[in-house]
Amino acid sequence: MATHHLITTHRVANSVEATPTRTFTITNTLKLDAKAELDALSRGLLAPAASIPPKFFYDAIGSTLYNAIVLTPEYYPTRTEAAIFEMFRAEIASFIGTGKQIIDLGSGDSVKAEAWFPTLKPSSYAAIDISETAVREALARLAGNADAPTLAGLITDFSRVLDVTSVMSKEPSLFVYLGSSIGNFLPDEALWFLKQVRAHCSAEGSGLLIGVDAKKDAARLDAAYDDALGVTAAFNLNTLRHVNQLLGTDFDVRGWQHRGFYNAALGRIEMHLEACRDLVVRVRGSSRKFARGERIHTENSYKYSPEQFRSILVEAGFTEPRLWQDERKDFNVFYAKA
Ligand code: AVJ
Repeated sequence: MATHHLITTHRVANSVEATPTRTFTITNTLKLDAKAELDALSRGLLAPAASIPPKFFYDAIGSTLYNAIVLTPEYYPTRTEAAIFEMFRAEIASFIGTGKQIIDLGSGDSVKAEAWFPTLKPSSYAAIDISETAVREALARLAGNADAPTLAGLITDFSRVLDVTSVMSKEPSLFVYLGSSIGNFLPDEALWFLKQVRAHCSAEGSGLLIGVDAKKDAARLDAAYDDALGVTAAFNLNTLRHVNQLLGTDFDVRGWQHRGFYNAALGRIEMHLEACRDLVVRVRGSSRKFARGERIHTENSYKYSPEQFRSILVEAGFTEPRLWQDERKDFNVFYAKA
């Protein structure tokens, strides 16, 4: 069982006596194994249309598999976003300004945010993610750099309520939400989430830098979420292992297969786990039958046109949204002022 409300301070040993010691604190308020979370998870599994929320992808194996997904040739979003940043970094930075606190929502390995440090010269950096191992490793790496900003970590689930005030200072904030993670929300939820981000922007000069995947032809989207190596399949199937661990279910991972495809009518990727044969799974006291071909919905990943997303930003209370895209217009990067 995980330890909750755990606050740990790490002191990274000095290799050279003259180097200042970088310390950081990681606060963990994640309660994925709390009663309410497990109740919701089992209700999702027992529902006629079964589902598991995407946050259950990200245990230690899942976060590592996600880092492998972004290396596959088919999965274009991460490298396209990085290319947009490389191409327009100075121009984007001129709209953001220097010396802000960076609040990195879904920070993962923090590699994307770190690339901004030399240009934006943040006063502090807060890594916020559901995966404690990811944040621990990321901050340990960043702490090795003597020029690193003040560092903090927060392990939390912001999929329903965003509260990151505990890692914020009074400085103007740059919220970053990269890699099109916003796509996991339904459009209405995305609007609500962005309103919550906006409400956190109390200091004058705050803003949001966000990466949003664009609509494009179905074949490329299908391939990006069903890669030839099967990394995305492993990432999706790993959820069953993770749920077995959390809930004590007895999913046989070999009885399931990955489905990932673009639903053009809804403008979203859907990921599902599909039963390879008739199956029975023990879910706490009850048993849940799955007929061959029946699916568990594990993820939506919405794709937005620039116009669609611009109006969501404005409706959430942000102003002057600026857009940058790659040449093929595969991916959108917005900066908007609070
Ligand atoms: C982390 C939500 C941005 O939706 O593209 C990657 C997750 N799922 N491959 C995405 C994911 C399958 C990813 N996000």
